[in-house]
Amino acid sequence: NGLMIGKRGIVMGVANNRSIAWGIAKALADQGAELALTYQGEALKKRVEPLAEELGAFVAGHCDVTEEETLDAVFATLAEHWGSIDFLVHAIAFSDKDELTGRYVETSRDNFRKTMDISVYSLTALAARAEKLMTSGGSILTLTYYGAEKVMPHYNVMGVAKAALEASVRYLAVDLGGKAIRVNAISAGPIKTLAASGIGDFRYILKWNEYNSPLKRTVTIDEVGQSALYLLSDMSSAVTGEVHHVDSGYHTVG
Ligand code: 0WD
Repeated sequence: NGLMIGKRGIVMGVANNRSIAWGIAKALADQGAELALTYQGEALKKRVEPLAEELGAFVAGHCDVTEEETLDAVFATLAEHWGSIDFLVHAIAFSDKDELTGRYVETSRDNFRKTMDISVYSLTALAARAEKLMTSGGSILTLTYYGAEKVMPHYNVMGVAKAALEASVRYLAVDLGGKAIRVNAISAGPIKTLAASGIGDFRYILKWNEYNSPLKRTVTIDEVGQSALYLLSDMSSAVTGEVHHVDSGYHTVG
């Protein structure tokens, strides 16, 4: 215990207690990290506030990654509150659920843009701001999925977005490496969350992973949290630009 003592950082993407970001926040707090959480809109504020309190985290305010001014406001709050940060967790994605079913070829231009903006560009927008506050180096982590590497049923435009996200991780790792800021991704196996419930036939995907992964089971948000701890702590001080699979080994057989 105490791997994260003296480290401060922000976790973005907690929607409720099933969110992957919540699993990561819990693991970080358990190891002594000081945390800031954000919420997207008033509806989620009511859910995030009590969760933040549970971890002794402070709420850095509303952040919608499509609104630049809310990003600036959150980072101004962090600068004022702490002066510097050591880590950032990006667990944010969105696509119109009507296009997370059926054929990728039918993706609309509007939803393609929106999916890429919220699920891909946001990491870059956040990394640029985090760089200024990571004055003693740092670690940035995002969440991706195997649909970036192989075609997964119904994942469609989100798979294309995750491929771009994984490429962003590599470019950001190079840009920020000189400042001892590391950038990595966890490719998580399927987990039943709010975002996942928008994906067509998600129960089938869970079962498929359970039957076919080497460990013959799915993964939990707490297990993603434990792996995140490694990537966000000094345990992984020489690891950057990496996509680390936390998927019961599914990627070795799928
Ligand atoms: O099986 C899964 N659940 C997997 C999820 C497997 C592998 C990867 N992931 C990824 C997701 O693609 C996402 O990047 O993990 C990340 C976290 O997703 P989650 O924990 O599965 O889902 P959820 O609890 O719904 O959190 C995602 C949150 C949003 O929730 P809702 O469901 O309300 O859209 O992302 C946030 C929001 O809180 N979010 C935004 N935050 C700021 N600005 C925005 C936005 N515009 N849009 C969504």
